Amino acid sequence: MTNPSDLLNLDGLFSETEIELRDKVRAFVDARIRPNIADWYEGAVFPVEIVREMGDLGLLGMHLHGYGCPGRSAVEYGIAALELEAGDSGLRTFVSVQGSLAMSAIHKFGSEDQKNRYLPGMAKGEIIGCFGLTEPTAGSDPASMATTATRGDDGSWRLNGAKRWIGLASIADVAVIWAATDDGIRGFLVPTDTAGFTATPIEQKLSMRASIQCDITLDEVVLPAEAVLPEVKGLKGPFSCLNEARYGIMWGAMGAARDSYEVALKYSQERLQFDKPLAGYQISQEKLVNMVLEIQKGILVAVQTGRLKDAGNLDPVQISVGKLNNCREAIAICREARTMLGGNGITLDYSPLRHANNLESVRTYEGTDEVHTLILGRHITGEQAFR
Ligand code: TGC
Repeated sequence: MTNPSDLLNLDGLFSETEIELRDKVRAFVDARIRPNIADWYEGAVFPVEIVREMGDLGLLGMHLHGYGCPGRSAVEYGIAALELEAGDSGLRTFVSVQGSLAMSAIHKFGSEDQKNRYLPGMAKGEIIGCFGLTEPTAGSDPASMATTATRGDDGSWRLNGAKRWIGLASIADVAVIWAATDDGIRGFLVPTDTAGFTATPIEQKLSMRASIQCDITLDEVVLPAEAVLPEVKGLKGPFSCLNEARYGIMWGAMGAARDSYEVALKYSQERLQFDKPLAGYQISQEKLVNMVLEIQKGILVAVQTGRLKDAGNLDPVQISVGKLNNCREAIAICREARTMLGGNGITLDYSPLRHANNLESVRTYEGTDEVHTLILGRHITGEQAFR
């Protein structure tokens, strides 16, 4: 019988190796995330002990090659992101920040020394990284960043400024910090025990509770000359890393959506109202059908984007198609799924509202819906409307 969660048999688009990886990550999510996520979410706990386990599974920097990284394909990375986010966006976010942002920055723009020093340990989960681009007054417009790095006569660097919404910063060993220099924006590797570096978790979040986001202050942080990432100058540095994270998000969002749909489907088949299952009512069926159509379309978008990426033919504008569409549809699906659970849907016994709340962050970070709309608007009209 055709799988009710995969009407078009999209699994048929995946190789045996890809399906094997999917099953492995799905089993990990079932064993380690699902039984604990309600407590982690309610208690605002990021389970640090899971980091090494993710390293052992080959989930960290998984699409990077060499330097102890797993060297999997972009599609495989996407499949893993989807399965992880079916568990919780916070756990997928960890993998994105570590692999797509911090490790990618070092892998793309670091010196051989920097790559050898950090990447093998980061792939194993022994070293945690974070990525500091956003600032209290520079979110969608990182070009307006106020953090500076000035060079001394001896070649050392002095960093001053603040970063905000930085995932993992308070537990990270190394921070990739982007700062304005006389020579344009540059990236720096800052060991987090450097004097003047402080990371403070942001509390009372209504979203992404099983995850850590921080304020960072950089107060006269002095770094040696070799702390700079030598291979890039300008915003294309951080933007190239954002491409990697945005790509993973388009897959991940569909994981949260699929999980919500499956919960709503099961609940509607079991819950009796007016003497028959909710699933037997026309409005319920319409909701479920609309959800599954958008999930199937969203996964198709992700697979096509992944195949383009693996072939080396991906234009960043194509990532905006998936990031915008899949986040927008996923949050609508999770909210609709919640409506099918009635009052029970507002507790942590069921995942859809937790997923929807998480997706408020996911649709905001790595380029808001509005930013991706304007990236696509600029592409199709030739007119930029940011400013
Ligand atoms: P624009 O003039 O368009 O471009 C400046 C330079 O960057 C290059 N570029 C890209 N390169 C690679 N990939 C991309 N996607 C690129 N987009 C732009 C561009 O070619 C140019 O290079 P060059 O050599 O000519 O200088 O820049 P703009 O300032 O006009 O861009 C406007 C806009 C809105 C598209 C851009 O600012 C943008 O994408 N804003 C959103 C920023 C964002 O996504 N921020 C989220 C950061 S996440 C974070 O800091 C926390 S990490 C998450 C966590 O820790 O949990």
